[in-house]
Amino acid sequence: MKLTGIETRIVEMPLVTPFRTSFGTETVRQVLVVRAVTEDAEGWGECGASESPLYSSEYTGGAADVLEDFFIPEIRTAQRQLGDDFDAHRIAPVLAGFKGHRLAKSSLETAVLDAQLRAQGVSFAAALGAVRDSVPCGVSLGITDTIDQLLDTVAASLEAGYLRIKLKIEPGWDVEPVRAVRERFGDIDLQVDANAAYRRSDFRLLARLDAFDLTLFEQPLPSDDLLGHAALARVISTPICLDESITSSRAAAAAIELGACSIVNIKPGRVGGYLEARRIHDLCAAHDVPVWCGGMLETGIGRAANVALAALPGFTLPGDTSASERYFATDLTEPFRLENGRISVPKGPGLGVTPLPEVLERFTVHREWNSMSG
Ligand code: OSB
Ligand code: MG
Repeated sequence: MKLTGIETRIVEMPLVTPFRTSFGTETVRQVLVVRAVTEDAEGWGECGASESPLYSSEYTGGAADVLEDFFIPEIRTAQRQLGDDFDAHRIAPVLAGFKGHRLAKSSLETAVLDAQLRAQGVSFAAALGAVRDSVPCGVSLGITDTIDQLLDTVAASLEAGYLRIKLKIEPGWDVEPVRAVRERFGDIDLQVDANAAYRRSDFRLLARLDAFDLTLFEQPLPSDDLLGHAALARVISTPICLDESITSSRAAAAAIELGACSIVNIKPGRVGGYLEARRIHDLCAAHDVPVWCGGMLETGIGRAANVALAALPGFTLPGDTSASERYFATDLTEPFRLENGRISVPKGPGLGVTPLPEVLERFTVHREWNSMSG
């Protein structure tokens, strides 16, 4: 393929409700959107980073800088050297020398892969190996000021049809909200996510969550403490699922071998893209480790690709693939809707959805065009 240029833009989308986690509160989703233009098609990618480096070390402004200053120039050189042999599979190897910045790398690879697949007339789902036409959906609920507010939010989510509820927890907001939700709603599919807010000294407290029959406990400890997670897994009965710790297929292999988790949250951005995400899916399937698709409050661009990934056979648990209206009053694409707790996998070429030009313009605060011949 022949890339002719890459556009990066920063878009600011107000969230319908502030999203509070152990690491902070997000009210506006500041998102880097990448557009890859080729001779035959154009493709889109979205960066999972937020305005501040609180979930991971990446943040939107930094992702824009590393793309403009390092990744796009490197891609320009690779495109020149490879000519027609250049394609999306070349991007990760070409950028491998640059450490980290996986969310940024993923946005670039996704945009080029989308352009390539659109030109070929192949959907993301077909290219990745999807086996389902729709995927079961869960919802991730932020920390609220009171337990009553949380119960109202859970009630509304169940009413909307979500098949699984995930509660964000942190020290001081754990056993009591979980107990209240379990008592009020009975036998629902319920799980928690601490975003690394606990320490090894909290093991006895965390063991109290075993009483509530949770589907999983996501990322209790810091991302670099695989041994701590393995130790925790030996003293609690709730299955441990890792999010932040799983930065690559190599990290996933280590976590599984150490017994640090029995379930994996796959976020394509966090691991550098959909191609690496598929390798983690395959690795986990070989170990009988269930996986599910995480989320980063994506717009319709990232959501389309996540829903395609979540349709692979190893994704046996509902994902954080919620409907557009759970995040945005107006999404960048046609909205994704929940039907009987499921979202349909787009069938069209590439992502199968495209940003609506006037909506994209309305929310764009900055843009840069990088010609591949310049
Ligand atoms: O830890 O899974 C997380 C959102 C932003 C950053 C980290 C996380 C999340 C979520 C929301 O839990 C998932 C979603 O609905 O997109
Ligand atoms: Mg998480």
